[in-house]
Amino acid sequence: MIDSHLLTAIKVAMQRKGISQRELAVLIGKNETVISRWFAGKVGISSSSVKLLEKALGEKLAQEPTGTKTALITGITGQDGSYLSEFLLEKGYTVHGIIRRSSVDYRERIAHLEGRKNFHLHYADLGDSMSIVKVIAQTRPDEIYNLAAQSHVQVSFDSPEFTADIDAVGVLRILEAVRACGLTHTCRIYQASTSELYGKVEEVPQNENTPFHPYSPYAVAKLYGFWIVKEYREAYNMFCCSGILFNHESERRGETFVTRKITLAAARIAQGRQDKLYLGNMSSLRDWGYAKDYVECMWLILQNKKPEDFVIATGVQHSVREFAYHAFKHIGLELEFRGEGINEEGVCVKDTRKGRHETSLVGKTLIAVSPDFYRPTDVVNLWGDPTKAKAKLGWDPSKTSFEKLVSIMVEHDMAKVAAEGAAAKVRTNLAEYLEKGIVK
Ligand code: F7E
Repeated sequence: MIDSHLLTAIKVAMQRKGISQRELAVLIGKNETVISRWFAGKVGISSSSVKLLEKALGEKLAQEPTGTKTALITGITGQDGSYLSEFLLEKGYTVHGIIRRSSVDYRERIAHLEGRKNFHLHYADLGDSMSIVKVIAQTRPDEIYNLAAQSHVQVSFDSPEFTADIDAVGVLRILEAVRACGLTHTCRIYQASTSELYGKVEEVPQNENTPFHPYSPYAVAKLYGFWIVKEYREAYNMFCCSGILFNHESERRGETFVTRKITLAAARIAQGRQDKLYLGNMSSLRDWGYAKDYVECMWLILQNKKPEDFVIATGVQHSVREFAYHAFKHIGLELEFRGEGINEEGVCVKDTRKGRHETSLVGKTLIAVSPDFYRPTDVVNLWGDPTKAKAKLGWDPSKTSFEKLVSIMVEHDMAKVAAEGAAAKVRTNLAEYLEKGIVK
């Protein structure tokens, strides 16, 4: 079996040393095609080759024995928390997660992990210092991933104080709790920072040296988080760093973020369950990546020799309009955008949906603009430059293309809507049978 962790370790070491595949082949006395076949996952790497590689690269590549590291994840029930948990469990970590007490179930994304030997959940809240201190004292983590946040930019205009408490002061509470528990020099901390820091952008594309200009209560709170992490790194020599992540999406994305709102609506419209999708600013530009790829980078940031901040992005930019176009196209509904601003519409010009459909949607307006989804100040030009992460962490930003990301999300939502439709039908039939006394 090919060991993907070993391959990652080799790639990281090669990047650090600036060694190409060809040079590595010479160094270990093998043909370059052998190395290409390793990297393509076609053949395994023998232990004798691992030894040769370790000698040539000057560092230990073998995996740590399983179960030696403990991670604590805040925001474990979210999109990123769930993917990161899977990633770390696969690496042999013991994973602890912080969840908030609630009478409604919001653990859908991690339900499949509950009950696993090395997976543990604790009640705590970023707004409650004592609860954080208790969990950190109890779990004594080697790594903390602070992913918890009020993460919706538009919501931050309605709840600015709550956003500041969790997204700004919450970060401080974690840092102080680590110090209070005597883990200042042993616990590494990853802070989920954001491209929203660039806000009203002063440079395109944005890298680690681009000036910040936060443009929402969310971004201002996150800016505090970024700076307090840097401050504790410098003041107390802590290994704490920020990943400045650009938008990252997936089939697990919350349904009010624009990408998921679009893929779900496209699926519902295609299956006759919704007439129209209302959006805000369709000209807004984003650098969208796949969340599953981005959690690997969070981990790589904490495995780096030095604590440093990194931009994580794909380096490719698209508009909201383009995302919608591709999502609908994937289902067989081709859109043409007509009009401008608040009067813009996405009209169906071709309907090649597979399966039986009563009426064609050609000529119908499937997307319209609503002022409800405009923000008091909107960030409209995000485009990340992942050069540093590529060079220093050996991270590959092009693993999942934009088109692939759209297709993963749309296909997931087509299946979800179809399943919901089937369940609704069963329920409807059951109600009818009960009414008619067919089932008792
Ligand atoms: O908006 C525009 C909207 O809400 C993207 C969070 O994870 O990424 C996310 O923040 C763009 C904006 O994400 C609608 O005005 C148009 O320009 O999907 P979004 P976001 O605000 O970029 C960053 C990196 C984070 O850190 C955040 O936590 O799309 N847009 N029409 C719309 N947005 C929404 N939500 N809904 C619309 O109908």
